[in-house]
Amino acid sequence: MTVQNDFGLIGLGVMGQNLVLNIEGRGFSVSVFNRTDAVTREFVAAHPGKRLLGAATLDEFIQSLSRPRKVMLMLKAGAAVDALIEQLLPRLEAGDIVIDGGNSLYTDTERRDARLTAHGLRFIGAGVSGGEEGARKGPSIMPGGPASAWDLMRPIFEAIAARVDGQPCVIHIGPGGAGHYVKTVHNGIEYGDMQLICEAYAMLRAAGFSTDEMADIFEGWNEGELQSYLILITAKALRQRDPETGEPVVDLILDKAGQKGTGQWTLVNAAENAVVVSTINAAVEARVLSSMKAARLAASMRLQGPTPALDSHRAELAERLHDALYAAKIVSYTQGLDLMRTMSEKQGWALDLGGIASIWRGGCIIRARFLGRITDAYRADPELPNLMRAPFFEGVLNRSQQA
Ligand code: NBP
Repeated sequence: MTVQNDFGLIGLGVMGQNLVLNIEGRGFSVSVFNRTDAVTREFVAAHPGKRLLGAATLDEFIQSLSRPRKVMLMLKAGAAVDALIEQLLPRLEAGDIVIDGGNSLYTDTERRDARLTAHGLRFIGAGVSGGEEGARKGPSIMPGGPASAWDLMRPIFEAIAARVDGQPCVIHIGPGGAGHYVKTVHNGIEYGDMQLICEAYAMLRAAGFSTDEMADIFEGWNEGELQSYLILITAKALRQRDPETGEPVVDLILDKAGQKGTGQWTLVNAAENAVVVSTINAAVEARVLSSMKAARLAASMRLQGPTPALDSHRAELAERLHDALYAAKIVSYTQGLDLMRTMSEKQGWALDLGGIASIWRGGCIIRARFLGRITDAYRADPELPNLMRAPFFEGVLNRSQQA
C-alpha cells in the first residue's frame, strides 16, 4: 500500500527539523525532503519509530502525501523559495496547499500567492516565531492566505502552536501577505525590545553596577510588569561566567551585532506609510553602528564622548530605569501596532490587533505579561485608535513620564 502522509515539509534546517518533530509528536504523519539528501537520511535515521518518511526525490515526496496535499517550505527566504515553488508547480494538483514558513518579505508572498492561485493552488505565507525551541515545543504562528486553506491547516497549526490560558498561539491573520507582514513587524518590535534592554544595561553599567547586581535587577523586573522571555534571558546572560577566565561572558563578547533584514523591512515600510517607529529605527541604527567596530575604535582614540552624569541613588536609579523601560516599551508597541493598523486599512486586511497581541503571549521571543495587557485593551475597545490611549496604559505612562 502506498504511504499517504498528513503533511509534508521541505527544508530540514534548524526550524524545519524541529517543526517536523513537533508535528509528528502531535499525531500527524510527515514526509520530509531536503535539497541535500544526506540531511534527510540522517534526520530520519536519528528518529526511529516515528511516523516519518524521508523522500529522496520531490516526486517520491509528493506521491507520499494525502490530498489535498499540505506542503510546507522551511527555507532560507528569497530565491530558494521561488526555486522550490517552480519545482512544485508541475507536480501539485488543484486545491493543494503550499505553506511558506520562512521569514519572507510580504510583497514576495503576495507575488507567489498570485502565481500559485493562477494554477488553482492555495498559498499560505506563515510567520513562525520562537526559534529552535519554539519550533520544537510550540511556536507562535502567523498564517496569512485564503480562508479555505486556513480551515484545512487549522487543526495542524492549533495542535503544534504554543498555548496560553488553553488558547493556541495561532489565528488566521488575513489574506495574501498579511501573515508574513505581521511576522516582519513582530521582528521589528523584537529588535526594539532588545535595544531598550541594551540601553537599560548601558545605563546600569555606566552607574557602576556589577554584572551580578544587574542580573539581580533584571531578575527582579521579571517578577513584575516587565515579566518577559527577553528580560529573563538577559538576567541569565548577565549571570554567565566564562569557564576559562571566570569573567562575565557579557564582557568578553564582541560588541558587534548583525541583522537578517526584517527590522530594516519594518523601517522601510513605516517610511512608505509615514508611520513613526522611532524605537525600531533606533534599534536598527544601533546594530549598524555596532557593526562599525574598527571605525568606532579609531574614533575613540580622538573623541572623548560624554562622562555619564547618573547622580541618582543607585536603588532609585534602578527603579526609575524600570519605569522608563516600561514606558518606552509601551511607546514602541504603540508604534508597531499603529504601523499594522495603517497597513491593514490600506490593504483591506482587517487585522485583529488584539488577537495578534494574544498569539504573541506564548511561543515567540517577545512573549511577555505585557501582551496580555494589550490583548485586554483591544478586547475592551476593538476600535482603540492608539494603544497609549487605553486607560491602563494612560495610567502607566502618566506615572512614569518623569522617569
Ligand atoms: P537553516 O539555514 O537552518 O536551513 C535552511 C534550509 O534551506 C536547509 O534545509 C537548506 O538545505 C535549504 N536551502 C537553502 Br539554504 N537554499 C536552498 C535552495 N536553493 N534550494 C533548496 N533548499 C535550500 O535555516 P532555518 O534557521 O531553519 O530558517 C528557515 C527559515 O525560517 C528562514 O526563512 C528563517 O528566516 C526562518 N526563521 C528562522 C528562525 C530561527 O530562529 N532560526 C526563527 C524564525 C524563522 P540544505 O540542507 O541543502 O542546505
